[in-house]
Amino acid sequence: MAISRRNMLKGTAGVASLSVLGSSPLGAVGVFKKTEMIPHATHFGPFIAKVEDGIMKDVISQKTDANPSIMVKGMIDRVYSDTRVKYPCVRKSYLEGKKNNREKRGKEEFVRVSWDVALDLVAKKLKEIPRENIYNGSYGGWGHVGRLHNSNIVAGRFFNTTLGGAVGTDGEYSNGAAGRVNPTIMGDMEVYSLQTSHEEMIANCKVYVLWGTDLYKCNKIDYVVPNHVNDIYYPKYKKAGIKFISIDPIYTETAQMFDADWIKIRPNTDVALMLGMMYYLYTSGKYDKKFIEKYTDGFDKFIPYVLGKGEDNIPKTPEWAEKITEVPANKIKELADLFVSTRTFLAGNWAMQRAQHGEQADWALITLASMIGQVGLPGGGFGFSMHYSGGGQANSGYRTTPGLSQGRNRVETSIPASRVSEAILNPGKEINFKGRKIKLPKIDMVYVCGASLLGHHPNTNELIEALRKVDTVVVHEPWWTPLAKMADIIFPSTCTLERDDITSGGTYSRNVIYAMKKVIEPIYESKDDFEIFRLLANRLGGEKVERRYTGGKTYMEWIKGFYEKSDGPVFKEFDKFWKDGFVEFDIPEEARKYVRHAEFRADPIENKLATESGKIQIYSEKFASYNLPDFKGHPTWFEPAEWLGGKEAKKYPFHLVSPHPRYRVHSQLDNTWIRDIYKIQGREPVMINDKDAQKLGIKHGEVVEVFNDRGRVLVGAFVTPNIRTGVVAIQEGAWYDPEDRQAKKPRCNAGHVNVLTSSRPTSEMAQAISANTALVNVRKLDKNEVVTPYKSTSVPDIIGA
Ligand SMILES: Nc1nc2c(c(=O)[nH]1)N[C@H]1C(S)=C(S)[C@@H](COP(=O)(O)OP(=O)(O)OC[C@H]3O[C@@H](n4cnc5c(=O)[nH]c(N)nc54)[C@H](O)[C@@H]3O)O[C@H]1N2
Ligand SMILES: Nc1nc2c(c(=O)[nH]1)N[C@H]1C(S)=C(S)[C@@H](COP(=O)(O)OP(=O)(O)OC[C@H]3O[C@@H](n4cnc5c(=O)[nH]c(N)nc54)[C@H](O)[C@@H]3O)O[C@H]1N2
Ligand SMILES: [Mo]
Repeated sequence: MAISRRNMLKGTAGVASLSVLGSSPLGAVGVFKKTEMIPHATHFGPFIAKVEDGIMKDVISQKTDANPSIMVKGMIDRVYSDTRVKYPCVRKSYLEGKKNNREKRGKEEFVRVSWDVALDLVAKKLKEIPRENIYNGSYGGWGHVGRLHNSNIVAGRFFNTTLGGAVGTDGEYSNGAAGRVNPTIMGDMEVYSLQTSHEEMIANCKVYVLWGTDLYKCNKIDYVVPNHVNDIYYPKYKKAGIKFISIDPIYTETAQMFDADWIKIRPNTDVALMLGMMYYLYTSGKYDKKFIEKYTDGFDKFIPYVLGKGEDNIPKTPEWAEKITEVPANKIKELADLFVSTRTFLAGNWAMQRAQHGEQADWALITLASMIGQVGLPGGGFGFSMHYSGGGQANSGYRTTPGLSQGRNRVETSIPASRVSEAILNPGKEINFKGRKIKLPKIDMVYVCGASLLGHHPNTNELIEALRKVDTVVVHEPWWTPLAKMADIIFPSTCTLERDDITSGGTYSRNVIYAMKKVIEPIYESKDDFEIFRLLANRLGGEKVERRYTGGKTYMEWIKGFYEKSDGPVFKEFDKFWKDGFVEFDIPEEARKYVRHAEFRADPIENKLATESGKIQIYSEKFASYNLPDFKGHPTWFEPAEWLGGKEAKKYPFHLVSPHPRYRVHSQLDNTWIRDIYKIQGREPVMINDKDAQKLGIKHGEVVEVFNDRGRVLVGAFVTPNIRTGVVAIQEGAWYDPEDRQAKKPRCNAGHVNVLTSSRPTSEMAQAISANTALVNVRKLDKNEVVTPYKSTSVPDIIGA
């Protein structure tokens, strides 16, 4: 399946860039290679692509990247991967039309078709199926960093400008619980807000609590383009003598880097730990009474619960917390004492709210930080974004690259993130959501552009069952991802390297604008998502509708427009910027003094929070009025449905967590050689404690099965003392690959973690995903057991290829 050189060379003329004519070894006899150095940027970093005779040969990092990630080196393998979707394809039975044979999705061959055939089929369905029954699953924004070709935005714009919209996702996979709670408690989501600057942290912080926060790993990528500047600051934190404490079932790379004290908490029990600390701080009188009085509301309605007076009559003592968390009561008191007596920063992660009752984790952490009383002080208080997209970096203050707008979605129904499979399986079901009742819509068509629904959604087998029920599944993808294989119609998209775009650098620093120049011509028959939607728009409503979608502008007009709406032109004319590949802004010294919540602390009347009382809402009347069994008016400990302290742990003795991957963005790069850095026998590793492994007779590097009632996966054992006993970890994002496609609930040979996770919602309030709440067992394979060898992900059979 070698790539055809002819296809790749097709139309290389016209790539405008710094062009160098380099001589080949045959130069002496007059054969020249055309070498070009073309700037581009991705979620993995900014780079200059070295292109010889139209073929990308190397990736050299740009100077705006302080510590380039090896991931950018995967770009070449990725663009020329055997897993590229080369031409439009339609599932065989679907194309034959008579009987759709929905249950054959993911099981049968595809047929290669022309663009016209594929586009006509999709346009016909879009005309037939009402927009209220189309699920636009183009969630997230992780496909592409460009402001013009962002796959999800382009999809949204298409639906909104042609059909008036489609059913979307309500709430996030990242912060589904926090996003519903924090705005009411703090008047802000907190998870995407500017953090106290590294400078202020290093100068003032004495105790830095990594509350499940993996700074080093999670900052390897950025929602826009990373600069990896955090990696320059970390040694300075260390030099400043700041004490790090890591509360995490895993002793992460970050914790190792800072020689952190490791609190080996049981997963999903953080709220109990926080309550134990709060009980101790209250009863010992050591908490900051002045702060509580001046800056918070509802403490008096919360404390009876902590003391066990009313409601459940259980005092939340450190001893009570010890039983739940397995953190010794003395340690709980010691930590609480340390936190109130020293300048302490609580860095909250997002994984603990991606668990059942995840709403409580953020709420309890904010309440604990309030009792400690350092919110708004430099180096103290709390932050929920130090691990994200360069959190802690100062902001340039400049406006950078707005993007394509989506327009208005007139379809009012949307599906809460955790309920996608259920909506398809139980249309019309009534559920509670954000204090209201909603009805789940009936979905006949699933349409995904630039997201990996089969990768990101919990409980893969349930989702596959659901996907085999709908009338039509359409996917835009550059690669044969697991979801692409489940489609009826697959459009081959170009990837980032095959089109011009523009974006900014540093989600928080916002100090660079990047030209994302086309590096190579589109390979095979791929087309830009923007163009695919243009062709569909035309089929749906002729030139008028097409124009509404395109805005009547060319790509370069859009790109130039985004540039000129930013502060960029102050520094460089567009043509110069496009030639140079980037423009960088200084970060004002003043910005490096930023302290989160300092204004509120300085004057809580003038700078009141956008909450019920203008203060931190420890108790919320609004929330209490929802009257839900699993979400109250104040932070509450709820026992998860699956956890190490519950009955189910007898059958499934390991708690499974699914951290974000070190060497990928979710599923992206799983089809490149980068996988060789960490895969075990071609599969995703499972981290397992050495003592647990010993008990099971499992050796490092062997293939094992991890399973529960929801499914089974094969993974490679990574035996280590750096995970607590009773917990196993499989990174999210491996490409689902069933051993036997025809089987019901087949075993996944690649180790895709969502085969094991549950789609249970966090609560009836947020209805967010709870991927980190799952119990499993681990099985050593029998000596004679046959497993299908596994190297890497495959492409389906295609008739007419
Ligand atoms: N178990 C578990 N599950 C999780 C999580 C977890 O912690 N545990 N985390 C959740 C979170 S926080 C998130 S954000 C989600 C992430 O879920 P997704 O955002 O869906 O994950 P990605 O794998 O990044 O998906 C991006 C897709 O876009 C495709 N793509 C790239 N470029 C282009 C393009 O130009 N055009 C088109 N059409 N496609 C393109 C890629 O091939 C890839 O399939 O996962 C969630 N799922
Ligand atoms: N390299 C890389 N970085 C990324 C991403 C990526 O795909 N790759 N994705 C980005 C995205 S979209 C997101 S949403 C963020 C995710 O940010 P997070 O959700 O914060 O990151 P995770 O890696 O899921 O989890 C971080 C840590 O939480 C721990 N943890 C799990 N459950 C619990 C618990 O119950 N209690 C405690 N105390 N700790 C727990 C895990 O062991 C892990 O070490 O990361 C972003 N950064
Ligand atoms: Mo995310």
